Amino acid sequence: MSQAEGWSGSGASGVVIVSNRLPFTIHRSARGLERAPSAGGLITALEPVLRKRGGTWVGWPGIELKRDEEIPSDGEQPYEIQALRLTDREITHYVHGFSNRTLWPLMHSLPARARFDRKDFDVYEQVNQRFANAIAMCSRAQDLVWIHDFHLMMAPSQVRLTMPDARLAFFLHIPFPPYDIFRLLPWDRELLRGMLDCNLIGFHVDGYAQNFLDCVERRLGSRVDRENMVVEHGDRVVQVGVFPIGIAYGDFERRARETASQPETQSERVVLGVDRLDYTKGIPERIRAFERLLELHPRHREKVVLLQLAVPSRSQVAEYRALKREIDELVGQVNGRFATATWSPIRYLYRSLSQDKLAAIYRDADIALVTPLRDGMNLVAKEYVASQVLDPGVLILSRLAGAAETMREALLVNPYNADETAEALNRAIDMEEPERRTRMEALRRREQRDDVEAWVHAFLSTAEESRAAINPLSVHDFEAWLGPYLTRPRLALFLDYDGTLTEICEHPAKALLSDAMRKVVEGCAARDDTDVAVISGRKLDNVAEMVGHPGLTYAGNHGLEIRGPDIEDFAHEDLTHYQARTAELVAALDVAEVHADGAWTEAKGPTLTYHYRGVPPDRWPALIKRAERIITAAGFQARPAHCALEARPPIGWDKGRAVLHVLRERYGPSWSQKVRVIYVGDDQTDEDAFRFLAGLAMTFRVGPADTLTAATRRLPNVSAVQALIEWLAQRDGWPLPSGPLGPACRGR
Ligand code: ADQ
Repeated sequence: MSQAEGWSGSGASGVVIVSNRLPFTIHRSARGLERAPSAGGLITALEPVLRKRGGTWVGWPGIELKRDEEIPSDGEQPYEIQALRLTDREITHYVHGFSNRTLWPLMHSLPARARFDRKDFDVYEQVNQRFANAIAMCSRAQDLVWIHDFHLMMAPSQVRLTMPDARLAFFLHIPFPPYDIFRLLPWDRELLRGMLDCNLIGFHVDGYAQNFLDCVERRLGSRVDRENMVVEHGDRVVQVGVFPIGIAYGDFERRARETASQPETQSERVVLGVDRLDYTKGIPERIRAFERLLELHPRHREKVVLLQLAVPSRSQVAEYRALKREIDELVGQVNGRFATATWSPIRYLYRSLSQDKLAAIYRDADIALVTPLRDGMNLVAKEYVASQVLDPGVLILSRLAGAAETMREALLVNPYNADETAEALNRAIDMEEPERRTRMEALRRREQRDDVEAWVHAFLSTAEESRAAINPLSVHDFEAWLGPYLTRPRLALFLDYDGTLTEICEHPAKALLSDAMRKVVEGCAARDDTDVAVISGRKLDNVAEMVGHPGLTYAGNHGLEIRGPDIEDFAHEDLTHYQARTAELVAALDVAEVHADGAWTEAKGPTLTYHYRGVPPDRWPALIKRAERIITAAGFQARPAHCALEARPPIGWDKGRAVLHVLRERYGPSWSQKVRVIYVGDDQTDEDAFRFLAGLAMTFRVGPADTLTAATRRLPNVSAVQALIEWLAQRDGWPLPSGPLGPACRGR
């Protein structure tokens, strides 16, 4: 038995499927609440899988349920259901708002239709959190949690917070658009980070995976290995994979063999369209292409019909109602223009059909016209092929559907090009049986082999077996990132101290510079084209003493005091004033019992750090809240740091401004023409510098990827910093001062 087959509800490890919609939708009727199968490709693909393997499905039943309403049970369902109740407000903003009005059009590269609304996003985030809570409640540590689709892109990171070792996988059923489109979203980085907390992220086709990797690299600064499709996300490595979805081929084929013909398809040659009623499916464009066929090739009049089936979808969204009206009118116009006493060119059914009926209609259709403007995959094309058990028909398929990547034997068209589609129709109508059979047999063989079971197997095997690893950070990475940037005669290298040059220690006094790190920093400082500055929240004298190299520039207290070669000693004018007030703050914190159980205060002149690393974590929130209140009441700003709160004077001075001061003092007002700047730091106070230096420097954020960063790139840990500094020290063939090399370029 393969490992993937081991995923079952009854075994030791199971699968928890999570999607916005449950496989059934609840309707209110005179008889009370009733279940009906949900529409859409995701459900059609996954339901048979869970039915066969068992497990749990977490999702929303499709309506707002009253408090006392229970979901009707279905005795035959061989898997567990964890139903999430959504409120009216959540349905409005999370489902109809952010999912359907923002993400759906944007991900389908139709940005003009997308609406960006902060409130929608906030509720989306909250509902994703609710899904994460439900997942935590119903899954066991050994389960694979498989989250589906664009409704739940933030849920993985929220699950990861409560279940750090959970096995999380994500599959996106719709396209992932190019960087230029995705970055239009004001919360693009939040969604990317949400997905990256998975172990495995799957897409239908390679192009979507590459777009995702592009966005991750360019928007989050994460290191990406395209060859092995892995992403370094802080201290974790995430596998990205391509898994083109299939259908329950055998089921469709059997239904097509067993079901009698439907009246809809009995006389003329039938061109079939089957879709959820959605603007991405290109239904109006298809009707126009069919009209064009009748214009260009009048011989087909009275001999061919377009049978368009549309399953109602998202009818709460105004745009979908408008689309329905547009289609109704278009059908009326074309029929009005060409109909005769005995023939109407378009037959249009707006309703859901049973799978049996659908299979028979597919089987009897001469041509399937599947022309979405953009589609993640498109199951209709595959269902049509599986149902061709009699005289083989012809599949006309949009090049812009994911399915076109593999279904090469179809006649491929651009759905926006009515003439091209009309000519493809003309060719399909006239196509001889041998050509139809050759094309259809090739299509059928592939879909039979790559059916939905094979898809699930491939995905779960990868999720089970993948031990994603990324090549260690190497000189090639640094060359690629910095080679094109280092084009000025000088380099100014700014380095934070704690967490950047040394590991974070329980007590600041223990954070000593390693010999290897000292060596590479000295190597940089020894170059006549490189100036090194160390910029820290520590007191100036203290950081200078910890580094112990007289030739460097030092900035202490987040840049309030600066000393270094070729610049005048600097102390911010408010320093003395706040020095006195810090003493009062220390006293206030002392009184307030925020020092219990190992928390302590480090007074640093005009600033102060409240350290709570030694306190049991369950007490942190209360202590932080109390300390924040006292710090703010004393007229300081409270800023989070690593297991600490920084109290800083509210004087509009931070590490970013300090860097600019050093650059101006040392190299003059036109410094940017003489010098390139690199800044490396690991915490929130360094974010000030990253933001301030955006566009003016290459910036690196060190450490886990648990927060957003304004830095250009991320480095996973202190040894990666060492590797970077070593590369800088040795660039263009310079030697390190003397002695053996440090453990540089080993990466993680
Ligand atoms: P959808 O956008 O829902 O799926 P699609 O793949 O075409 O699109 O699936 C539609 C499903 O609805 C098919 O299974 C079809 O049989 C069914 N259907 C359509 N009209 C019907 C009708 N009148 N009566 C009954 N059933 C009907 C999303 C992505 C796709 C991706 C799938 C799966 O948008 O690109 O292929 O998920 O990953």
